[in-house]
Amino acid sequence: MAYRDLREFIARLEKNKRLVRITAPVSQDLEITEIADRVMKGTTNQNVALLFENVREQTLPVVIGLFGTEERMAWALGVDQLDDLNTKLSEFISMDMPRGLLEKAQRGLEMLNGLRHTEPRYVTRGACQEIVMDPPNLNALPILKCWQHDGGRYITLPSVFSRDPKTGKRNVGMYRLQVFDEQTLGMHWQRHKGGAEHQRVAQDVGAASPKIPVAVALGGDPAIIWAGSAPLPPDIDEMMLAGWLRGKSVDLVKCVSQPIEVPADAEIVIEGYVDPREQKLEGPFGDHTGYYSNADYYPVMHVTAITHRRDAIYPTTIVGKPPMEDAWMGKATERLFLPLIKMFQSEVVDINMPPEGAFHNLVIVSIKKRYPGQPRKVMYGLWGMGLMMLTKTIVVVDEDVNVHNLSQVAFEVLANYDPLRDVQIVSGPTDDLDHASLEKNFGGKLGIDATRKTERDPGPHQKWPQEIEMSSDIRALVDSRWKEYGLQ
Ligand SMILES: Cc1cc2nc3c(=O)[nH]c(=O)nc-3n(C[C@H](O)[C@H](O)[C@H](O)COP(=O)(O)O)c2cc1C
Ligand SMILES: [Mn+2]
Repeated sequence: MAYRDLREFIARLEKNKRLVRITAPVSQDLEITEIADRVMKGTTNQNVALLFENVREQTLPVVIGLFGTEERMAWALGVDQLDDLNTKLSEFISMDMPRGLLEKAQRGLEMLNGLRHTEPRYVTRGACQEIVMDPPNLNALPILKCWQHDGGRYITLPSVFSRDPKTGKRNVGMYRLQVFDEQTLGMHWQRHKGGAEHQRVAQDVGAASPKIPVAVALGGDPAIIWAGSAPLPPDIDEMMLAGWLRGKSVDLVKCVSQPIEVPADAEIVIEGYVDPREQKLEGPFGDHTGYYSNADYYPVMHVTAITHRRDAIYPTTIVGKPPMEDAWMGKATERLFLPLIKMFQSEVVDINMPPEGAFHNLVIVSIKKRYPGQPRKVMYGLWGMGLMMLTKTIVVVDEDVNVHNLSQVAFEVLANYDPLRDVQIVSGPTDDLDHASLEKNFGGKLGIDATRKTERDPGPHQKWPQEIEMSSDIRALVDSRWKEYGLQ
């Protein structure tokens, strides 16, 4: 399902009572954070998206919490529940090929149909350019100051568009931007990310001016917004993913001041360039780790134009101590990418990256164990897959363990592991935001093999006992007699 733009999604949320309009005047500095945080943490009766219509000293309204529940995240990507993404992608890559010829032909047609829509379509006019702000002024946007010790105001839900200076391939990433002044932003693309790679290429090419054009789109079909957060392999266009998810090409329009394209139906577009030779202290920022990320040097984006719709809505989010709405954005990624992980690690049954682990701190994976050393093989495999390289802890459990049930996982791990035999400590790249790692971007990683040990497992272990389980005939008997016992 394709939403034409953000407001079509907002209308759906509102119609289904998943969005509340707030007319009371509020401040963009901290007040919206406190309201949204309470709603996202579930401490209020309603977990809904919030549309603040009256932001003090601002003209544009603010929407927050678009992806704040599993349901809203699923609706945003055109499915009813996030697990449908898993099914959708496995069907698409046809891991279980159909048997019959007719079935195959039909699948082939469906796939082609699905692919046809993935290429973006270039259009000449876009609603996002109805107004060209003159002169461009970031302070005219209701950008939030999220937490009190933040270094400033931050754009938190952007789609940052850039192109590889050598190949011209597009990348879209969700990277926060700090407002330095009316026309400059801090560009927080971390070193492992697509935008940072474009910057490095620009420096390597050695052109007289290595500046790279960048555009920041805010809004558009929520599938477009989310796609920027998806950890796609380099050189795979996030706009293709968005097109595939929505079953319709993304319309892109040329920027007014930079040679780069943006979603035509976005709400707001900030155009500019990054000069790879320039860096500025960015941060601190109350981050999704639950801590302030330390101030550090990041590139600077110089704004050359701001365009927007006549009645633009400014979309944003807050991150902080989990759970926040980005937990659901991460869940969508986890569900969608599971079939890809399974393609390369066929023993993988399921994966959970719980919000408590802030994406990269904990991955729980269940596997079908068939040979000695397989849990270790899965750990190394995951540590070698794209951004999974940043994972600090990997816990491997048997196929029948429900990885989404943290209580069951804790039980299995604690019951089944011996620290001398089952713990693997390695080192490798760590997330920019990992304040605990030995040094920035490098540190230790822990793998725990919590599978039950059989005679095929290497290393010493005792005779593995049976887990307690009642026989099915007695369970059925008690089920059928339950009412007789007089228990609820
Ligand atoms: C709300 C939110 C904020 C994010 N902020 C940043 C950020 O400031 N810097 C960054 O490098 N990644 C950030 N990420 C993660 C990236 O969007 C993610 O790693 C994505 O895969 C990057 O795209 P790329 O692989 O094309 O570089 C954020 C994700 C979310 C959901
Ligand atoms: Mn990318």
